[in-house]
Amino acid sequence: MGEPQRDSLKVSARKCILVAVREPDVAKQKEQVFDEIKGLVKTASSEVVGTLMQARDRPDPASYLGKGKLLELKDLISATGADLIVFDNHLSPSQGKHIEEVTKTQVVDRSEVILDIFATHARSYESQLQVELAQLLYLRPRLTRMWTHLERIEGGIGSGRGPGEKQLETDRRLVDKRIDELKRKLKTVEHRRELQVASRTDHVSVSLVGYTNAGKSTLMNALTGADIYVADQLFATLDTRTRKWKLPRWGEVLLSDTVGFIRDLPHHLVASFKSTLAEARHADLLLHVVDASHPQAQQQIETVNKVLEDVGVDSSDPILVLNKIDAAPDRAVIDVLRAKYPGSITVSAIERTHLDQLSQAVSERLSSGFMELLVTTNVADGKTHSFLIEHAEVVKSEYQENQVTYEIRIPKRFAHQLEKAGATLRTLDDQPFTFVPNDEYVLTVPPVDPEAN
Ligand SMILES: Nc1nc2c(ncn2[C@@H]2O[C@H](COP(=O)(O)OP(=O)(O)OP(=O)(O)O)[C@@H](O)[C@H]2O)c(=O)[nH]1
Ligand SMILES: [Mg+2]
Repeated sequence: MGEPQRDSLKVSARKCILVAVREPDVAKQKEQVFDEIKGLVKTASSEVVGTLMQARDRPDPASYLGKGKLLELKDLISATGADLIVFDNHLSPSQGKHIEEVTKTQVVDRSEVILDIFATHARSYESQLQVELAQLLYLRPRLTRMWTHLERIEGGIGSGRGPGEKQLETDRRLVDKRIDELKRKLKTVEHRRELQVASRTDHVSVSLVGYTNAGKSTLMNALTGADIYVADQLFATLDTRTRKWKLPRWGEVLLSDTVGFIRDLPHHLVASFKSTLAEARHADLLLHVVDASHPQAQQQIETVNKVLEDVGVDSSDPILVLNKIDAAPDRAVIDVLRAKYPGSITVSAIERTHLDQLSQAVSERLSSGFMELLVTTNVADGKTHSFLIEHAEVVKSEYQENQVTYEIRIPKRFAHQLEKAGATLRTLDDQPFTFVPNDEYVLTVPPVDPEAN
């Protein structure tokens, strides 16, 4: 697959009217309501020529907007010369069709704008497959009104060839066939990737996650000297990048930059990006990067936690990184966030301030996840030996007759499994070691020697 073609996208070089329906109390902050969708439209290289908001508890089932508002929208289109209506809501296929008929203007909703941006930014084979699949799943129930897409499907996606088959049944068959094919290809790629990520047990791994535009890639560049694309646009990064990060007084860890999240991410996309988040799923520690200067920082934190949960990433204990403190309107904003999220670290990735504190916090957290033990087992106990090779760092080994004693450093979560497998565990000062039933450890973990690495 080549580069997705811009002219095959809907939201590019268009004059847009933004429409949002909000519950009455939210609708009061009119300017803020449109901020994010404006950012999306701008990222998609289109222009905003007008906005229209309706305060309603519930959208109209047939036309989404009320009748009066729909006519107002029509007038606004003639007054501004707009050629695209962008809804910052999710429209059903029939609602979209109805609004197009009344206004004689093309309509897209929030999901479609996001899908369009993803299609333009997808670089790797994997993310291109994922985006195309998400687009087709979105398109399928809307086939009757999206004739423009059909040419792409018949001639091969993105090729722009072919006259376009206009019979709905044939269209559906073509789409279904392509969907099956994409799913098959993705399965292979994803399987390979999961294996690859899961096999990286020789390194401790840390993943950057967070809302789109929070500064994840900037932070990654600042910490590792990488040269990842950074831009004041949404979804600049779609592909996970992994680099070595030399943590002072700890050693090397693998740091991964991941795709950013957004409120109301189209659910097809959430599903297809599961594998892109394989790094985050297998990470020993997550750094949740937040744009602390953003007025909606708290909602963004909640959105990110929700998406992480949806894609099966354990987000119970990340380090929260409050970024862009240089851009915060005043210190009080940061203080409020710090009080709300104790243990968070404030930084400016762009000015590279407080990165030491961040490294320190990461080192401490990673150390507390490890323990040092003496493990004694039979030399013939192949199971324990291979488990140790895979999951622990063996510092020393001593043989006595048919017994071997290893001094190891191992993540706590694996230590428990060793005991279950029947090996004898002792502390470094040779005291018996057992886990208490509720998984708390009987002994406090000795501090890790910072020079050990
Ligand atoms: N003022 C300020 N701007 C920052 C800081 N960190 C990043 N930015 C800016 O924020 C914008 C987004 O930065 P990125 O690093 O691309 O953000 P991201 O989280 O990787 O975004 P996506 O890949 O789109 O999800 C860019 O314009 C950066 O220059 C910071 O500490 N202070
Ligand atoms: Mg990025």
